[in-house]
Amino acid sequence: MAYQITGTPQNTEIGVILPTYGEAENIANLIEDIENLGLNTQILVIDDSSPDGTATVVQEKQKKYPNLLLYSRPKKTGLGTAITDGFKIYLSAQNPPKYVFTMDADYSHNPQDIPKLLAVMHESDCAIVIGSRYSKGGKIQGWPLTRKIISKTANTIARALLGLKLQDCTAGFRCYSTTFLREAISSLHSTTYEIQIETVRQASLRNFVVKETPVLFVNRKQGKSKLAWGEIKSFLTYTIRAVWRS
Ligand SMILES: Nc1nc2c(ncn2[C@@H]2O[C@H](COP(=O)(O)OP(=O)(O)O)[C@@H](O)[C@H]2O)c(=O)[nH]1
Ligand SMILES: [Mg+2]
Repeated sequence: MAYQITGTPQNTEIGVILPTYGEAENIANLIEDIENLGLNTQILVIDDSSPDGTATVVQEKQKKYPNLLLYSRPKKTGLGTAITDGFKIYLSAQNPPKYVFTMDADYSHNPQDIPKLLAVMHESDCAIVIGSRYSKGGKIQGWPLTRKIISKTANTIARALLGLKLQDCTAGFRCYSTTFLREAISSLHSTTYEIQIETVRQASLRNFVVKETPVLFVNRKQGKSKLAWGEIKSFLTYTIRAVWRS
């Protein structure tokens, strides 16, 4: 992968990956909110040439935050590859961050919860901390019933078939330790949403600890969900193949 990244890399404790496809209405405020947390962070937006001009909004923000990184890919290539490209970019940095966050760029994941996930990571030094919608105290707000059923079913299938002892193994709000990512990166091949279970499965196969902390997930108010039949098919194919191989 030849990275075409703009922005000035900086030595920070935390990297935040924001995958975007059609998030022009959300991304500017989200960048501001993360910057205003006052943590030692560097944001990396992975945009797939969003037709709504998300990248242009990010470029505008780069004038204010020169260490804001933007990786522009030529076309929509999937959430899974966006996240793994983000991991690879941070891992290949001269001074990689100690922790890498992933979160949706649509405000479903509240940036104010970043310190909460980080506190669990600092306390337990594990591989992944998941912002969990299904742990006690966690909640989903604003999803229609069909979407709730899809999510619960996917989570139940993944937990049962892959033997994952987590309440929420499909959530995308996470804090990863770079130590784990370095070990697992060559085993991550997901193209879409199955990246969430591939990462926890790789942690579990390597006997890394994964923790959860409850969060409130709020359905997006701006833009549209990119979850489509293709993403569901990739998720099911990954799960069945993983069971078959084990
Ligand atoms: N770069 C990139 N980002 C994506 C792609 N698909 C989804 N995303 C982003 O991934 C995040 C989650 O997607 P979203 O549509 O909110 O999924 P949902 O929350 O499951 O309905 C959002 O920030 C999207 O913009 C993709 O193919 N490429
Ligand atoms: Mg979303």
